[in-house]
Amino acid sequence: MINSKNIDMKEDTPLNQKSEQLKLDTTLNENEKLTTNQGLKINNNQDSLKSAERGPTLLEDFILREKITHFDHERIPERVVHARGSGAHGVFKLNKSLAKYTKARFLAEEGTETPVFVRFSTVAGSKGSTDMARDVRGFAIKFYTEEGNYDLVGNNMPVFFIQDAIKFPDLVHAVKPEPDNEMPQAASAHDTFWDFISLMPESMHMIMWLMSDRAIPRSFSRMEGFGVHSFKFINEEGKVHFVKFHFKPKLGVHSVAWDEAQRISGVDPDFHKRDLWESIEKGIFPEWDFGVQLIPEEDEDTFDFDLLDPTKIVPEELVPVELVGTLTLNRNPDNFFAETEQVAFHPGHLVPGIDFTNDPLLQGRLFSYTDTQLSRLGSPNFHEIPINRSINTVHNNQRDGHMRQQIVKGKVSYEPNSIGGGCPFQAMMKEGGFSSHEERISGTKIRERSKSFVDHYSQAKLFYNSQSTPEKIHLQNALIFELSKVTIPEIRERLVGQLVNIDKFLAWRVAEKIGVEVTELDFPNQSIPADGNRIDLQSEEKEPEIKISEALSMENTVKNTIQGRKIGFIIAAGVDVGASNDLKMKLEGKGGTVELIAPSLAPVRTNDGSTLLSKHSLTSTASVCFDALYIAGGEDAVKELLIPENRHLVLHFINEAYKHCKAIYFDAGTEPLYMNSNVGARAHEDPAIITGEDAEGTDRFIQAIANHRVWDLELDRNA
Ligand code: HDE
Repeated sequence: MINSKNIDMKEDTPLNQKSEQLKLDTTLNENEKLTTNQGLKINNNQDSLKSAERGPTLLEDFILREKITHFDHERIPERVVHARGSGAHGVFKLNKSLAKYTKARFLAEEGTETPVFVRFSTVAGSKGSTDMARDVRGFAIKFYTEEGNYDLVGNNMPVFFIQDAIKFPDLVHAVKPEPDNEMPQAASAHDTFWDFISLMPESMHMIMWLMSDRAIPRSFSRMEGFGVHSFKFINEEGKVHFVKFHFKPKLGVHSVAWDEAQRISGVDPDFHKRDLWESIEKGIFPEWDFGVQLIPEEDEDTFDFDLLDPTKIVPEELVPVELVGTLTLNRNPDNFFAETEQVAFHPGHLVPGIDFTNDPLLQGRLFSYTDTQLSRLGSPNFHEIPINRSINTVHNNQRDGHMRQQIVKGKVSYEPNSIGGGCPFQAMMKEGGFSSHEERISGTKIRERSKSFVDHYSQAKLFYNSQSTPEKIHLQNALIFELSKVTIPEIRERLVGQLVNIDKFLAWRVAEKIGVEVTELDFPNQSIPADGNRIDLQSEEKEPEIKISEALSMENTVKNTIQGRKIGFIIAAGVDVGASNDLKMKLEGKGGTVELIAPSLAPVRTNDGSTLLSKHSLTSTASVCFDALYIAGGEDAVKELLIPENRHLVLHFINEAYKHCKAIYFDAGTEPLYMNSNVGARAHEDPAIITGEDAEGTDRFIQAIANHRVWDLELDRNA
């Protein structure tokens, strides 16, 4: 507990053991006097101590020195990957016992609630980069269980680029800004990344995910989470199951368009952070179903792929995902640095009943995460930072180190000891003592890739073939965008050579746009240099075990809710306030958020003489910040929107939303607006365009927003 006024956190904070613990370290400066870090009250915070009114500052000014010294050291190194992140507190509730499979106590009893802290992140960009980069998203969860912290440090994609940890620094060096000129920021569209990828066939499955719209999510609350590796569950009897972890968003899996993502990066680089923050503040708590795929140990070898290979999924058609819990995020952090920045995850933070597998990527991670905290947080005592503390107390003989907080009484810091009565004691397994799962290992020490890992394209094919037509087009266009930025023709050629092994049409379509000769496409595996050292990376020709997996397409996702959707209402003087209020109430009643956009921020006079205050002006925001638009009616309002000063702005708003396949509702009397926009006469053929004449307008609008986008009409809308 630090020496300042401790407070209750936000009044509506759901209390749990972790938030109670954090409360002890949380302060509020309200009605307090300013002090130094030593608690001395400060009388003048405006002037430094000088030798005369116009004289030099005195070294003895300890108040100035303390303030500036602290400021000088306010920054810590950002995470070497996943630097940009957003966090939230929440709760994990178990709905169905997993006691049959694991002895982990937080997974045993139905109804058990475990406090969590979750951090989402992009991977490549710096801390100050944009949320909307084309990138993998980190999905890291710290479960504060009664048996200690359990960290599930996953991503929003279920596979990874590489099979072995030894390639991770290469991958990250390739994707990060190039070392000579530190460009580009938060982007993979550049030579070094694609050079590396073109030489790494094992990456191709992940590349399919990265080039899909999964890499540009609409929000954190609308993306899946995956543990990626296979882990092990061990039950009381010692029986083992392999387990894959899944988080499925209640709001469905939805993404934005690439053109939109690029615009958002300029208009609101904090788009995802803001969405998460605002949703929680409004009480629209992001939620996921937690699911597991369970595979008995004895079935390990029944698949066409290796369960230890992190470039493979276990298709849900082969092993269904059993939904057993709910993850809910319900409280924003009080302080970004103290919580979101200082939280330290580690896949090696385990509880009894969960263990690792020999996945060679996971094995390397087990070293990396503690190691990195030492340079990032500066001390092996990072576990004492409030956000990292377990809710059960820590007792061991570890001592000292930078910034040590715990004051351990007594003489003894070794074991065995008699002076301390032998304490702290080892815990027996039945008392909750962790014991690594016993596994028989015998073999030859070897620096090689397992032959069972040598299939790099079959699941890339499965992913690509499972996409809907619009998703396939987006994926093709993403590859064209990315590879068009590659300046070295040989890299583009090699990459096209990789794509041939996934889908010839995809390869052809990309090749055609990036200046690669199409005739070369008939040579599968041509991209592997004839270099003996790399022969082990050559892929086998293999067809996927199943041809299509519905779970891989976002087309089949949840489309029944407008919870957390943001709808922009374009209004102007003379607006028909009755109709617009009516719609607003209905949308908000379903969990949507309505924000008013007017030609300026001046109060808007309505048709009944009242006034409305808009949150945005036509120039201060953009259609890309909204899921849908409503163009409010009112004869004078329409006239006002069509005066030269406003006309191009409002038409741009409409055209852009239309281009990005969003729902647009044109109220009665707004025909001149849609007829002058790209919507035009097609308004009446498009299911996501609603006009005032439509009797079922509101219901159709709500359904169109819930459907997210009419991607199928993208070509028509952009014609
Ligand atoms: Fe990480 N990763 N990683 N990673 N990772 C880090 O740890 C690393 C990998 C993931 O919000 C670092 O504390 C290695 C896979 C997330 O704080 C670092 C390898 C997956 C986060 C590190 C991997 C992840 C990290 C940087 C290959 C998905 C952000 C800062 C062997 C299953 C956690 C830090 C947060 C962060 C190393 C591969 C997910 C350097 C060596 C696979 C979500 O330790």
